[in-house]
Amino acid sequence: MNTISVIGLGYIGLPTATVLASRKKRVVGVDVSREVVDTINRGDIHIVEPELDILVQAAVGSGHLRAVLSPEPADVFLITVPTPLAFGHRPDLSYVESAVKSIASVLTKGNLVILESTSPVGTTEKLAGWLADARPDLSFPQQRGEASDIRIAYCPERVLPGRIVHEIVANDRVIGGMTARCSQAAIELYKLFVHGECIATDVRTAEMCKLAENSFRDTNIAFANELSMICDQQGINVWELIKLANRHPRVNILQPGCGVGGHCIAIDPWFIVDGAPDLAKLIRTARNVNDAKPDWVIGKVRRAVEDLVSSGMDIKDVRIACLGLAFKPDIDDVRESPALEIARLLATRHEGTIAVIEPNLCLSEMAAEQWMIPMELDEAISWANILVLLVDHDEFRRIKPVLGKGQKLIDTRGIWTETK
Ligand code: SAJ
Repeated sequence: MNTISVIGLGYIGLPTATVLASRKKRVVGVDVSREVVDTINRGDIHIVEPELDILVQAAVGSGHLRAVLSPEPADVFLITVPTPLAFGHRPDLSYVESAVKSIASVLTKGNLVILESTSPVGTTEKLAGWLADARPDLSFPQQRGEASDIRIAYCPERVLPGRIVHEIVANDRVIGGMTARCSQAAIELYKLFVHGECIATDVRTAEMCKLAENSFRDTNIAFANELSMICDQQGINVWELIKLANRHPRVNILQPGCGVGGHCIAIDPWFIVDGAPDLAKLIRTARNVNDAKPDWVIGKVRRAVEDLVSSGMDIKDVRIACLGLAFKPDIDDVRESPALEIARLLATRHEGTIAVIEPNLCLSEMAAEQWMIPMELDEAISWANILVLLVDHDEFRRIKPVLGKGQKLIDTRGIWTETK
């Protein structure tokens, strides 16, 4: 296992390639984007993730990591490409398929192929089928079992954005080999850098394990979000309620918010729904509850605007400040961000001015979107008639603003709301 090829140099592929390079392996990263390849070969990074820049610089500088546009022969191929949602919440496996087809011509006897991308159950078997079709001269586990020329495994990534460099080493890994020998070979690879336990299982269990983890979280967040809407209607402070309920030794309710964002939790449960549409009732409902939360927040803002208008203000003079745009606290990632969606929709619907405050993004980047009027936190607090707190960033947590007469607060994270 001296040469390792990582296909797809995004949020998972680049950190994985880098950590393998730091273990003195020869790592060839492959990406279809010339810009990504050039950036990495300069020792820079194209994503934002704490500590990763220094590691990439060192890995490229030492000659252990290099990026290329198309696959070269290697001992191990790790596939870490996106698996987005297509129309109708269906999994889009086109990136996996083209990554698999791109390595087929350079595969040689003894190679290990690992899929890390979050995938619907059955994808690794499909992958094996695509490779077998492309390379009839080689044998694969589905035909020859333990005696196959190529070993194939599924091993999902489980790292938390913002903590990837730490978690990629520390977390346990679930390793689903197509045969016991495939699992063993994959474990050998992960043992090069994983300090957590590497646990072997079959491919379908490993695929479902990743989907189940994120669906578990989504379902639990949906419970908190549903509770927050019920409590709002019934005049109960949901944050206080959750604190009290969580004093029960077997209750641990998560935190409500303005919706569920990011590129994992808002997507992966649909893969389970797609595979078992008649059975996955709770998982589908949880997705719908979380997806509906931004609209509920917008409804609250609309009612606050109406209150101000009925007390004599001209609607064009109603100033709204949206605090936070990222999909979760203390990161600059706005992918699938409900906070960004809310701010954008308010900006198109509201006749007055909308300002945005996002301490983790630079103002010039924010101004790239025409509707955005960036503002500093202090200024926004005194400027706005309605403050909509969307993300519980540290900068917001650290203060407790005293609102002026007539100023309204919609606190979707419960950090500025008084509790008893
Ligand atoms: N959220 C809430 N309330 C909570 C917790 C989270 O509203 O109590 C929201 C966040 O604000 C955010 C969304 O959920 O919008 C997702 O954030 P997250 O921190 O729960 O998860 P991700 O998407 O950053 O990372 C998840 C992780 N999965 C689990 O915790 C089960 C991570 O370990 C996975 O590796 C990652 O998905 C992935 O790549 O699949």
